[in-house]
Amino acid sequence: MKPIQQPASDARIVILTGAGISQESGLETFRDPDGIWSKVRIEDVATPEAFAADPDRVHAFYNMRRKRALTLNLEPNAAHKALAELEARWPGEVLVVTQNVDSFHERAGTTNLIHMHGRHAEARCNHCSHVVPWSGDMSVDVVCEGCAKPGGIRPNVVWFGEMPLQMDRIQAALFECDLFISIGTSGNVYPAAGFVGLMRKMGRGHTVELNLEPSTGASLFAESHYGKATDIVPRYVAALLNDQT
Ligand code: BJW
Repeated sequence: MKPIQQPASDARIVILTGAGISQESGLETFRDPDGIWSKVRIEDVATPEAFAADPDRVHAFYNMRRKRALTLNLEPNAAHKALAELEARWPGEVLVVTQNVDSFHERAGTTNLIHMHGRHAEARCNHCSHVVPWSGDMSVDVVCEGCAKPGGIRPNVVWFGEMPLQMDRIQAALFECDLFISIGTSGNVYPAAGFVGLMRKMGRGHTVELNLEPSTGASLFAESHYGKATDIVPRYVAALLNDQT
């Protein structure tokens, strides 16, 4: 790995993660050649309109992915664990903002975490917004325990055209952060894809991309390291932490 630019020891760090960080744990990414969007159309499964038109189809897609994520004994990898170690040992605040709906970050030990695109392991009611943990299949027959109405239960994930979660908290953290690190995301989906541009516009804070290959917004980052997440993330974190000890 090239030398890294060392931030101040009390730097506030925001880390954005995407599907690439979970790829080596056994989950597909979205836009790689064999990714999820090469097999199904976004308009058929990942918009509120798709759910309104054909909820059974959308439920089948998410039931299949939830089952895969929750039952195949998939484990957090060295990159997830390195970020948890960074949070535990870094003197300043570390916030992980993940676009991923899997649970690898929390299972690896990260606690200061925002799931901006929701979580596979939760259901939400379209009628009353009640959110509950969910591990099995969902269907249109499920009755919401919050409002007692059927037909509204859906995966608690953010589809295209919907507002990502906790945006106020994310923006506040970006405004104050000294180091922004983007890991395993192609930079195609907004608002996450715009975070690095926001950092640049504010003219403060160092920006780093850690990815398999240059993302769509690669030229906006001040520093970049390319390779597999399980290789470059632990090495980058070790470089950050070694100067602390
Ligand atoms: C590795 C690796 C390894 C591989 N190691 N690396 C026109 C212009 C601008 C915006 C819009 C527009 N038209 C519409 C919009 C808005 C729209 C949008 O961005 N569309 C674009 C496609 C243009 N966005 C929205 O609708 C969002 N909402 C919104 O904008 O609300 C309004 C708003 C306004 C103002 C402020 C705030 C909000 C909602 C987006 C919802 C996205 N939902 C999904 C599905 C979630 C549920 C599910 O899982 O099914 O989220 S789509 C999918 O993409 C998923 C991901 O989180 C997201 C990002 O994908 P990600 O993580 O980047 O994965 P990939 O596959 O793209 O990339 C993987 C990367 O890893 C690659 O670079 C690989 O090289 C790398 N990699 N293996 C390291 N081993």
